[in-house]
Formats: sequence, C-alpha cells, structure tokens
Amino acid sequence: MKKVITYGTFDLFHIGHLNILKRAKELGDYLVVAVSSDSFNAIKGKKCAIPDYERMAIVEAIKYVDEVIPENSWDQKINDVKDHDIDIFVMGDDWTGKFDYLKEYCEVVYLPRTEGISTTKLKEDLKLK
Ligand code: C2G
Repeated sequence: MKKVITYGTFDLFHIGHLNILKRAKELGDYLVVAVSSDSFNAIKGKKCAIPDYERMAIVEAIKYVDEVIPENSWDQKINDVKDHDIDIFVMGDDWTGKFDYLKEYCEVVYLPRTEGISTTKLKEDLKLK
C-alpha cells in the first residue's frame, strides 16, 4: 500500500485545497493530511477564519482523505513520514524546494497550485461585500 502525506491550513476550504487532496490521493492508496493547529498557524503568522478542530473535521470528511493528524510544528515532518510509513510527500508548488530534505526518507512531489483561488483572496473578496 502506497502512503501519501500532505500538510496545510485548509482555512475556508476551497477548490484549490480539494484539487491538491484529490491529486495527492491519485499518487497512492492512502492519504494522510496534517492540518495546521491554531497555535502552529500563529507561528506561521496566519490568522484563521475557521478554528483547527473544524478545519480538521472538514478535511476528514473529504472522500480522498484517509487520516487526519495535527500539524503543530515545522519540524514534525520527518517523524510523521517515519511513524506513518509514508512513501510520498506532496505539497503545492508554492513550496517547491522547501521540503527537499525529506527526499532522504520518501519521494517529494510538488504539484502545480490551482490558479485564481486562495484563502487570502476569499477573505479580501468577502471584505468587499
Ligand atoms: N493550494 C493549491 N492551490 C491553491 C491554494 C492552495 O494547490 N490555489 C495548496 C497549497 O500549495 C498547499 C495546500 O493547498 O499544498 C494547503 O494550502 P494552505 O492551506 O495555504 O497551507 P499552507 O499555509 O501552505 O501550509 O508545513 C506546511 C504548511 O502547513 C503548509
């Protein structure tokens, strides 16, 4: 069984998030998604509209997702890959190169982002209404 992992905040869940989860799952048989906790997002300098337990519940309900774990720090990825026997690590290509250190432990794949949509854009558009 080929296991895939990806990480994200998944705030205001949108088609860009769905696309990457769908395509990540297509690379294997089992998809683990690490969802950033509110405390970790504070470290990332991201203010979420939706609290972490709701973001996790939404991601967990996506049919491509087999397991959801919390992301609490930048440096948990190596342990996650080992603990979950991960074969492929996937991220959107806005992260290209940033996680190449994981190549020692698993395949690293950066997939093209979905154009024209982002949580930031959604927040700006909503503010304008
Ligand atoms: N994404 C995408 N297309 C978009 C928006 C996002 O493919 N239009 C992808 C991102 O590249 C990322 C995933 O969706 O792979 C989640 O995006 P975010 O929720 O913005 O996650 P981020 O803040 O990038 O957190 O340790 C890694 C971090 O947790 C990543």
